Amino acid sequence: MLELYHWEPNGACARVMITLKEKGLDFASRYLDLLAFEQHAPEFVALNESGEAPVLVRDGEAYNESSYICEYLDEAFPERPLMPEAPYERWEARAWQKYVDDYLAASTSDLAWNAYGKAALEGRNVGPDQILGRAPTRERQRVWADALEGYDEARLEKARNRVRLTVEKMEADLQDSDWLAGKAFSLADIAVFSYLNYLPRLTPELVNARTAPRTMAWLTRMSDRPGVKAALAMARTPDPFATAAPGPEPVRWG
Ligand SMILES: N[C@@H](CCC(=O)N[C@@H](CS)C(=O)NCC(=O)O)C(=O)O
Repeated sequence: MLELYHWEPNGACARVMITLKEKGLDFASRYLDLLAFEQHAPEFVALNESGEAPVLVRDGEAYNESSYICEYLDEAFPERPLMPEAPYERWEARAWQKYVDDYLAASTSDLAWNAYGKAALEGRNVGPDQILGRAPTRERQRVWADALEGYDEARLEKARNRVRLTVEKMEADLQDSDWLAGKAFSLADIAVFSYLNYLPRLTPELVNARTAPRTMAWLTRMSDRPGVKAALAMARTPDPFATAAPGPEPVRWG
């Protein structure tokens, strides 16, 4: 039996939700309202000590980190494989996943929190002391403290610059293939989509049909996939890409 602790189908949660749907795997949904701080409840922290979603539970064993949950699912359930077979293409898929983990996730999360997250938290009747007092690790306390304070322009500009680099990288990779790693849809596409789908609205000057035609066509191809549609249909908010929680702390910026 598979259980998934998740929030809205965006960011890291979307990665695992799409992977499960694309592989046709049944799972019990355990919805966490991240803006009600259900991820800081002791029962959830017992599953993931950093208090971050998503977490997969299989037969009592808890798995965190979306990249590795997706790879685990692909290995444990080999039908409908989502990793390429050829070693070079497997490397490409992993390199994209690392790029998302190290750069795109943090940059997009910063832009999305700045645009939507703070506003979504208003009216929730939860104060900074309560949030910071319950965040389970020093890293998550720092991430939440920065998010509550709001990001300065230099940080947002770094995030936009990362979007610019991502679009250049995508336009190059999509030159002779419809998908990012090799010729077939893979975990690389799922990883990138789960963040990139925010960007036509957050950075329309960078992600649009004129400056990023292949990226926009790829976004349409992704959105048309039944697995992606099924995952996005699990949203409880009207638009999962118009809300956000803080994501991973930025690493190796600049
Ligand atoms: N490295 C983690 C990042 C997970 C992550 O960024 N989770 C966000 C939601 S997308 C979260 O739980 N934020 C709320 C919090 O940290 O309190 C992964 O990819 O699994």
